[in-house]
Amino acid sequence: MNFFDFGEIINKDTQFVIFGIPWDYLTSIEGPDSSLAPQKIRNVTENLALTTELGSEIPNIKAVDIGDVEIEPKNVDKNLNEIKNFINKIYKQKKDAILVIIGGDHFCSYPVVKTVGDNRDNKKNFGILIFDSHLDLYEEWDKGVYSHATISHRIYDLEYVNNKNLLIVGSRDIDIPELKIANAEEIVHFDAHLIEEIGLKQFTDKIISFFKTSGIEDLYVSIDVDALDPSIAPATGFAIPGGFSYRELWKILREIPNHFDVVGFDLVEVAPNLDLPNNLTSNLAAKLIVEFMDFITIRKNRQ
Ligand SMILES: [Mn+2]
Repeated sequence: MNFFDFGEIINKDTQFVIFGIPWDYLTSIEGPDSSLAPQKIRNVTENLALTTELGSEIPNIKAVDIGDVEIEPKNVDKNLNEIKNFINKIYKQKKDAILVIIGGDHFCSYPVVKTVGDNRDNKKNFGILIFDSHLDLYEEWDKGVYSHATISHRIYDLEYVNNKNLLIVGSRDIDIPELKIANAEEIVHFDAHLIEEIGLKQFTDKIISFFKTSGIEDLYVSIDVDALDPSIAPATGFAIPGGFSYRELWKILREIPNHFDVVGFDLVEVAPNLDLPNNLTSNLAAKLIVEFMDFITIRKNRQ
C-alpha cells in the first residue's frame, strides 16, 4: 500500500516525493520499533477519508510514494550513503521536489538535512525547524556521535547551520548537558510551556519571526512525534507529558508555508508496536503529513 495510493513515478508535475527510512538502530532504548512506521503509516491511509480538513481532494495532491531506502540496520555508514544517494537520485529527476520522509528514528533526519543542504546553491537562506520534546543536543550518546539523541547537535555541526537558522520547538525534557550546550552555543529553543503563557498565535509568530529575522526563505521541517502530547501520540519511545495538541501543531504547520518555501519535511519516531489497537499514533502521523502537504499546495497554488 502506497501512502494514500499515490503513484510511484516522478514526472514533471510531481511536487512531493514521499519515501520511508525504516531504520531504528540508533535509538537508545529497547522496545519501540520505528522501523515499522513507514509501512504502517502507509497502511492506515487505506482507511482514512480522501479529503483534507480544508476540503482539498487528496488524490489531487501532486505526490508520489517511491518506497523505502534500503537499510541494513547496523551498517551506519552504508545507510548514510544509501540515504544520500537515494535523495540525489530524486533531485536528478526533479530538482525542486519537496521531500516527505517517514522515519525511522530521529537520526534518519540527519543524512536527509545534510543532503538537502549540500545540494543547495544558496545555503544562506536555508533554515531548519525541529519539533521535538527533546533538544537531541548531546555531543555523544549510547552508540557514539551518531544517535537519535545527538541529531540536533550533528545538524548544528554542519558548516551552514548556526544558532540563527536552527530552531527547536516543543522542548520539555531537557538534560543538563544538553542545556549547557544550548546555553553556551545560544541555540534557541521555544519550550512547550511557552504556548500556555503567550498563546498559540504569538508562539507561532515567534517561530516565523525567528527565521524571518535571519533572512531565511527555505525551510526544512523535522517533526519528532514526541513533540505531540503522548495522550494523542502514545506510540513513541519517550512519552513526555505536556506536548502539543494535534490542533496546535496543525495550526503552526498551516502558517509556515505562508512565510517560507518548505523544501522538505519528515515525521519520525512513531513506534507502531507501542500503539493502541486502533492505530491512534499512525493515524495522527498520516493526517499531519497529508495536511502539511495540503497547506504547502494551497499556498503554492495561490502564488
Ligand atoms: Mn528527537
